[in-house]
Order: sequence, then structure tokens, then C-alpha cells
Amino acid sequence: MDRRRFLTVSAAALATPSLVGTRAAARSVAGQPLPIPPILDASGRADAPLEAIAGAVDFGMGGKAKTLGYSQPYLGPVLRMRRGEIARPVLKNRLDFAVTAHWHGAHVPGAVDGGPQLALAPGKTWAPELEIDQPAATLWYHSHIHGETGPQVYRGLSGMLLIDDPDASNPGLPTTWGIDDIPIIIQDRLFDRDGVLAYGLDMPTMMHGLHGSTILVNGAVQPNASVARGLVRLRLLNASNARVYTLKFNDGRGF
Ligand SMILES: [Cu+2]
Repeated sequence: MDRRRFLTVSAAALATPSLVGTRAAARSVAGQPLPIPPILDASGRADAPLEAIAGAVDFGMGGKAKTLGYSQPYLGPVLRMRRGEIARPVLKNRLDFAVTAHWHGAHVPGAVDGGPQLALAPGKTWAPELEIDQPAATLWYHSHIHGETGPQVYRGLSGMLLIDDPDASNPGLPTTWGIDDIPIIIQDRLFDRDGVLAYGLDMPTMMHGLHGSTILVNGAVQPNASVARGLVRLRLLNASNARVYTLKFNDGRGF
């Protein structure tokens, strides 16, 4: 997106965020290229498992943050499933605490939906079969452990989930991943002075959810993407714990 037509992510704050990170730090790392998560095709047998792992990521906020991710240090690959097929994602837990992968928005039975009752113990592997029969959608997956969902997702255990519908008419929508078909995973985070992801639950946060003061897109602080002239598809995912956003172009054009 060029300067005249960039997408502005602004926060419609329902609660006042507690400002722990410094704005100067956020400004100094803003503008790096937008990371594009790889696609993991889970139609049929997935080529690779999702591996829940720990990471250490320098977000440019003053030091390395302890993170979690699926097969990468923070967030996970974009899972792709197709309507009319059985998706077979595989989750391996390489952490020393229980996690899940919950297919948020997928119309699948609870027995395979990665909810809290399906907590996957350390070292274990889970290979559900998901019968995909719903319209094309941009969804997400995330860990869903009772009492731990908030902090686990906050530290990185989530990713985008795309459902394609081969029968749906595609009115010339762009399809080149990362070029004109671009995932936009929006999250707000708090960083302390050492660049560490801060997750503190004071009373207002307990009531309204955690709101961060720094916006990450695909795991990078306020990144930039340049795209060619023409139609561009943005796949928008609010993967924040509690924040609500208003998205608009800076020249006021419509989506
Ligand atoms: Cu969910």
C-alpha cells in the first residue's frame, strides 16, 4: 500500500489501555516489511504437523520476549482447508504444559474442536479428522485451555484458518499469496521496558480484557506492505484478546 492509501488500524477503546510500552520504542521499529505467514494445507493429510513450541522473539521493543507458537516462534502457519474434504491437521505438543488447537468458527463437532476438554498433554500428538462443509471463510485457530486461553493466545498460540469453497463463484479475487492476497492478523500487545510481552491482570483488565498499547500485524510492530496497483485482497483477522478495531483507509475510500 502506498502512502496515499494505507490501511489505518485504529483502536476503538472500550477500556483505557494501561500504557506500559514506550511510544518512542514503537516508532523506532515501525515500518519493517509485513511478515507473511506460510500456508499449511490441511486438506487431506497435512504436509506437516503444527508443533506447539516456545520461542524468544525480538519485537524491537527493547529485548527478547518469551513467546509461544505453532511451528514457529510466534503465531503459526495459515491453515487451509477445503469444503467437501476431510481436513487432517496434526498437533504435536512440544511444550511442558497442556495446549490445544481450537478451530474457531469451523462447523465441526465438539469431539474434534480442540476445546478445553481436549487438553493435549506435553509430548502428545493429536490428529483429528475435520469434515469441512461450510461456506468459504477467514477464521482462526488458537489454544483453548481452561483458565489459560488468554495468556497462551497472548503469547502467540494462534493462527489464521482459511476455508476455501471450490464451488463458490470467485469473482476475480486475487489469489497470489502475500502479493495480492494478503493476511492481516491484528493484535495489541503490552511490552515492558525490557521488550517482554507483559500480561498482567489487574481488576479493570479482569473486567474488560487485556488491552495493549502496541499494534502488531502478523507479529510485527506496525509493518508496511507495498503492493502493485490493482485489486488486492486483505484477509482481516482480529486476533487480539479483547480490543475492538475500526479499520479504514486514510483517504476515506470504501472497502
Ligand atoms: Cu476462539
